[in-house]
Amino acid sequence: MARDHNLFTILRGGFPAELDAVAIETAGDAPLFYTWRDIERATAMLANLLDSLDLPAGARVAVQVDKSVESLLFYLAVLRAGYIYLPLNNAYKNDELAYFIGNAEPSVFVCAPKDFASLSRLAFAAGTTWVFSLGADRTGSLLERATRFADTHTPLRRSASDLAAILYTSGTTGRSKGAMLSHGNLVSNAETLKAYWGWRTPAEGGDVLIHALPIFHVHGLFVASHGALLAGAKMLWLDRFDPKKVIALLPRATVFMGVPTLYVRLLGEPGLTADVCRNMRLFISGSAPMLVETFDAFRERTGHTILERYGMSETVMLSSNPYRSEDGERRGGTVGFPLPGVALRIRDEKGGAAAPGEIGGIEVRGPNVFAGYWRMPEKTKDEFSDDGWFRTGDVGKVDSAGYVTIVGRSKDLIISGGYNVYPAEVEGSINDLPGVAESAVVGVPHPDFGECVVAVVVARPGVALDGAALLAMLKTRIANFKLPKALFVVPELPRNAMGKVQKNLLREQHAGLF
Ligand code: MCA
Ligand code: AMP
Repeated sequence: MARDHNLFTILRGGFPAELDAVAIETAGDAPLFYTWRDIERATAMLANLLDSLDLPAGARVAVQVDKSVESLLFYLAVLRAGYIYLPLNNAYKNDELAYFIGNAEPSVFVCAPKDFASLSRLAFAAGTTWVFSLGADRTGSLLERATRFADTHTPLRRSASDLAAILYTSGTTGRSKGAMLSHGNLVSNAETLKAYWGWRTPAEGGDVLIHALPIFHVHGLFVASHGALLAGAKMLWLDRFDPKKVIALLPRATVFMGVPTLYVRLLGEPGLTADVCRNMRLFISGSAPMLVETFDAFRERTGHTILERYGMSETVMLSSNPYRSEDGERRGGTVGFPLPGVALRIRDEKGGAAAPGEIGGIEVRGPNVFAGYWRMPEKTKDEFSDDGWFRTGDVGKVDSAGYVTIVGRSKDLIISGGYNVYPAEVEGSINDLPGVAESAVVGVPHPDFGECVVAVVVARPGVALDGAALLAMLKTRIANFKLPKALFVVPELPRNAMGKVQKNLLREQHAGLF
């Protein structure tokens, strides 16, 4: 019989034989302990609840809740029952959510108890049939309902091409696109990373992961959680990143994953020393470029060389610096080698093969590459070359030793603290504000967030705009990480002879702001 590709079933295959061992321990003064058996039983109850709802095959289950172990269990339950998981950043405001829900048409929506009144109305209006609530403190209707169901459940068989998740990723033009990831995409990446990063099962000494990232994007939800679950490794769980709490946990841990901002904040703590890292095996960074300065400072302080890797919502992980020294050194400023099974090529502006070391567009192919954008066949087609390679929108080069370096992006994208912000989307929101004629949004260097958002706005004739008032209005409409950290009202935008806004000039002008 063909392999069952249900990601849940495959992750469960990595659970240790000792099901009463602790799988997840929450950080804090009153830690909670979840055993592997708890994961098995709780996901069964939640999957039975989903099964009782008579959802159509391929139903989407959208979730916008605060991070909690239960929200991870619910993700696993959605996989187990064979539905499609759609995680939403909890910073998104109602206007943003209305778009995602209208576009994905989820059958089930789970939100925080405090948002139930407004978001259930929004979801029901979009045709969602079931709305549940889930609080970070385990309150809400989801768990209450699930307790009525049996704690055994047979996972639905899935083929490699069946969808497991849809992740919305913004577009350079127009609205966000839902990247459709299959069970096969996620299984192949999890298995590749397990081997490449040398995850240790309990029988091999047992890894312990500090999980401090949000679980509505690839990094925290897939790379970190899948890695630990597939290896049967314990997780020390933080509902939000706190550098002091991470440092307190480091002596008990072996693996940590973060975006560069997390490393910058850890380095800001005198408590980060080589001694607290004495049991650590691996520090991994990704989602945004890490400054060589941070890479060097971390090595000097802790004796550990951060392993930087590169990925996307559409492809999960693409490349990684080597884990084993016999495969090469970890080079700061590079994202390492294409992962086993992933093919990566650099194309010049005309679409031809770039010479070794030459800079061009990064294109990729492999079992990890997504199935396309949800209900956007034309956009999907645009992002693939005629011979089937996915165009990442990142610009880079491969050196003679095979290391990939990302030197920029052909897509107009700002990465702030590991979150992606598309200038076109923020400009659209600013242009909708009363009295605004036009705007330009750029990313400028920021010591904590790496890059941050800055807006330059032009008023309609005869209108006197107040920058602070504009920001206050914007704050109610867009997620806070997209909110400009500075906004300037100017008489006009700099344009070139073709009439195109010269964003490079704006970037230069504001480069020293922070
Ligand atoms: C919070 N703020 C931000 C950000 N986060 N502003 C810009 N960029 C951000 N990323 C705002 C807050 O709303 C607040 O504004 C002010 O900054 C200070 O908040 P603070 O308490 O410092 O924020 P925090 O709660 O500590 O969050 C910072 C953070 C967080 C921990 C760095 O942004 C984070 O968890 N980032 C990780 C994102 C991530 O997981 N990315 C992976 C994507 P105010 O004071 O006005 O309220 S997956 C991916 O990219 C690919 C596939 C890959 O390769 O992994
Ligand atoms: P997302 O849309 O959240 O999936 O973000 C994917 C983008 O993050 C990639 O296309 C890259 O531009 C960027 N990215 C991820 N990892 C790295 C890294 N290690 N260095 C530089 N950029 C990265």
